[in-house]
Amino acid sequence: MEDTYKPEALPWRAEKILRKNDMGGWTKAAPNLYPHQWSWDSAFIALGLAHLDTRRAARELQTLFAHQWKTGKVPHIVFNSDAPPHSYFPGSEHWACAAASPDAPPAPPYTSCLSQPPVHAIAALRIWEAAKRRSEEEIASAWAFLKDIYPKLLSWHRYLLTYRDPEGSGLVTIYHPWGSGTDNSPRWDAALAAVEVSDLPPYPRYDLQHVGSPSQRPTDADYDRYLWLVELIKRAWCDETTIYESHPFLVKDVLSSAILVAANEALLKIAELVEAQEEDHTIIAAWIVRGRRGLEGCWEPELGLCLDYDLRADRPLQVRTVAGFAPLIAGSLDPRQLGVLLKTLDSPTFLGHRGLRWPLPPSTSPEDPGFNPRSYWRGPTWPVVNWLLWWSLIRADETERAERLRRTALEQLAKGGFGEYFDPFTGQLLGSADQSWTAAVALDWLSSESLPEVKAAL
Ligand code: 9WN
Repeated sequence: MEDTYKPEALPWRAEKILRKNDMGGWTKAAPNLYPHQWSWDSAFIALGLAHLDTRRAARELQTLFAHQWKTGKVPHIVFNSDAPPHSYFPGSEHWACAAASPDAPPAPPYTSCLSQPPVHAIAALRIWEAAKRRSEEEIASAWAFLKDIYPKLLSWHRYLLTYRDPEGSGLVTIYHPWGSGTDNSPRWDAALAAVEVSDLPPYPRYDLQHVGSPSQRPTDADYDRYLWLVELIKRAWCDETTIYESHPFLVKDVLSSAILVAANEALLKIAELVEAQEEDHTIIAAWIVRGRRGLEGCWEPELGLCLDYDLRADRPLQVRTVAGFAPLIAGSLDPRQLGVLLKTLDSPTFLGHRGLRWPLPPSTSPEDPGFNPRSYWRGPTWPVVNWLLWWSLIRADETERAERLRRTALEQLAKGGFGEYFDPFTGQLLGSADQSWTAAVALDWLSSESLPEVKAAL
């Protein structure tokens, strides 16, 4: 019976996972593989928690933002000082030197000095919307939360549009694949190939003990480059300007950039709710325009997708991945470009591929040379990505498609479990089981049974 679609069991199972991974004021990304607080995981977790307890959801984000850097950066990991030894590498010891940066927050707990895609303002607004469907008390406390988090979100977005975009392009630069959240995606292969690794001390691969097969995780060659880039960032004392000048991996990431546009739209709504000064509205509105313009420049008409840009090699990165749907996520597309993107989505390059177990978008197109159905971001489907596309389709008024995607995504979870990612051909759960953000997006989907309500909440 385990193989039967039992939607009625999903809310209970999802809630159980979030409770199990709950560490008090924050949530482990996964029970064993990820024993710390991750930045964009926390945002997705918060929007799922909002359906259980809006105050706890708000606290998830507040705990994360308590470790914001002076530059406005929200660190990609806040390390759990009580994580079991030998559970995650690189852990707090490896990043401890980041705390010596004059911009770092007080430590412990230690943080990494990378960042991840800025989903947080979107989550904050959804907490507010969930509170509005509850009691006067929850509304009052959600409003106080918005008031508290608003300047922190503003400073986070400002960091991304200054330190990470000195060119004023509207596009976010990453200096490590971990900063994209889509770590070993073939999006980064060409840029990583140019990174020469030298004198790297031996290091452990604790991650491999938590997954069914090493083939589900990045290779040792990938890890050598990841750790070498961390080493160079540490040698630069996490100083953004120095990194920008000398780092061998510097890429404009279209997915992060699109999420930032959507997050700025959420921030603009929050600015109205908390009655922020008029100047803020003008600044945020200009960021939105700048972001959309930047993405327009990355459009590749022949592929019907958007492409990342390698700043060091000065060329676009020609890979077909879900990140290519960035303009859909950024929103407000003209009907012609929307039509092209939907055509790409439906084509054999993505949902129309005949081998798929479910019509859900593989992280990398099966037609791309970098595709691998079982390796992490090189092909598997990721529930959080499904959520981003679903949410974007609703914003684009593509409600029927959105509803199809939502139902299929839930069916995948009902049959496959709350996995980190799934083999797109067999539907097998890969990576970690009981992944927190998967449970969270499921709760959000489940509470969205009626689309008009979802639309009203956007
Ligand atoms: C490195 C926690 C994180 C996600 C990322 C995902 C993976 C870490 C890792 O897990 O990255 O940050 O060790 O592989 O790629 O998106 O935030 O779930």
